[in-house]
Amino acid sequence: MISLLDYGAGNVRSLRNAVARLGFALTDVRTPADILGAERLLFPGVGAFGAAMGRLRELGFAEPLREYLLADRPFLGICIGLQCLFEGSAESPGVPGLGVLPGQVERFPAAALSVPHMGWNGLRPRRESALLAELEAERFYFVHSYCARADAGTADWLLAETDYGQPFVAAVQHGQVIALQFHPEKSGEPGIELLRRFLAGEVSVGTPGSTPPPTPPTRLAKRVIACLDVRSNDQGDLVVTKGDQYDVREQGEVRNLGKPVDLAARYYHEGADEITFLNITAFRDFPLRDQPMLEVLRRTSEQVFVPLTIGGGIRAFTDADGRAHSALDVAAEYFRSGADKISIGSDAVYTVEQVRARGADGTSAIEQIAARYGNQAVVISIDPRRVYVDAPDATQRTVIETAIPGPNGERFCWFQCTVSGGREGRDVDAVELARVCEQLGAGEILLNSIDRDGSGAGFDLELVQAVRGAVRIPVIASSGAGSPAHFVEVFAETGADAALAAGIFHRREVPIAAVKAALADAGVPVRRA
Ligand code: 1PR
Repeated sequence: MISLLDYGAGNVRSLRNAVARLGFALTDVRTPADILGAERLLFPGVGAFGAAMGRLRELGFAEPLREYLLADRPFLGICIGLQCLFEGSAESPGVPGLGVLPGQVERFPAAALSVPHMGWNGLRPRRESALLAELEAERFYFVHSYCARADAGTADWLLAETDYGQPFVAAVQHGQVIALQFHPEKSGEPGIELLRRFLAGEVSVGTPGSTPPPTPPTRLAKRVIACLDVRSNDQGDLVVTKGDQYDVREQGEVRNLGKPVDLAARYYHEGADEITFLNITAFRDFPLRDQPMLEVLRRTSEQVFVPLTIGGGIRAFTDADGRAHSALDVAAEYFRSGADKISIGSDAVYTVEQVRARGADGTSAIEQIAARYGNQAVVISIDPRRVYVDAPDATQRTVIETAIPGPNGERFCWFQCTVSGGREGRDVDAVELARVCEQLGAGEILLNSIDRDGSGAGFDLELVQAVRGAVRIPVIASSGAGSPAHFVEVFAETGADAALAAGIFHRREVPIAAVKAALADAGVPVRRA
């Protein structure tokens, strides 16, 4: 019997699903006594350090947990579940951790690297262990802005390090107590295998000092993301569709490229590093009415063990009965259904307009969701379109000099943000939008291009460069992929952290494996498909 310590802070559905897939029964910790009574304890920390420790103390779990750990009972901590073992964290100054390990968790330094450290990175094992044996060549999914550093205090515990700028602690083990900075439940089949070993008690470990041969520094992989634009067709079926410059109809009918759950499962098996669902007509419907979409997420998370993002309709709204729902309510429902991140489109544009007029006041969806679920859970989906101008000072918006002249030979343009699926342009540019949303707490930018969408002409490199240069959070380049070479190009020419495509994958024109092979050949680090 496996006990799960879920204090209600985010998506632990994937972990539950992974344990179920492995054939183990799971029970929830409800009282402090349940901790000491556990045979094997899973602690998936989600959210901020302070919130996690605060919740553990409120529930009376902190002391029994410490006792359980000091008694060397079987334990697997994940992400914040590792960080809580330390004495404290720069994320929440003054909040004591469990103090099983000495020292403080620190923030990744301000440097050239994107923060959060988000995506697939390798491990450098520091001891022989049954847990990591023969998984050395694999990458695992990390998402965090804070990390612990190996020092004399962790010497007896250190199991593996990972490099991001400098090395940080990726895994610790002391007897039967194990903690991982990465998410095995989001790390595909190698992650599931690692989880199986813990659940089956296959955790023997070498003595500290039994260091395996040195390995080169690990590298964060560039991510390849499959995107599924989902909506109901005219017959009322939920389908994956695909537009050309956001027009998803062909001869009057909504294009139907398949069923959402089936396609997501296919992309998981083909090696997609993440899956994104965009509910593209949610701007006009009440999103919580859209039960089929929630069902899609639930069913997908039973079989897809890489990160899932869902976008569309994340905003406050009043339903037909006059009842008000906050954006946080909508997001919470998506997280409960299996989403790891939510993506905000139209509402982010309105928020930036309001911040410009009145300043930030903590009430926006971005601020509220980031405060509750962490920055990494909030993606901003930008739907920009090029607007050409004759001169850089023709508008107050951020203008670039472009190598792709406009219809009248214009050499300058700006990237106008749109709302409602590209139907309405607003007086906000993509660079300002990204910058302000980052300040409000967004953790990632999904950068579409209406001009390139469905064109197969390659990503809009100038757009990606402009936005990439304006923020430190990860940027996903989207729209226009037509061949593996376009992925190589976008990573070579811009600092994009990930690249997303839809049409070429749906129409089976280019397999994900071919994209990864081209990237690997070009020396771009990728997770193997
Ligand atoms: O405004 O918060 O309700 O969110 C709506 C979401 O739906 C936004 O993320 C917006 O991008 C998306 N959306 C709305 N209408 C459309 C449409 O196509 N008519 N799809 C739409 C956006 C763009 C990409 C696409 C890439 C790659 N689709 O996600 O997948 O362009 O395509 P390609 O590789 O085939 O070129 P809100």
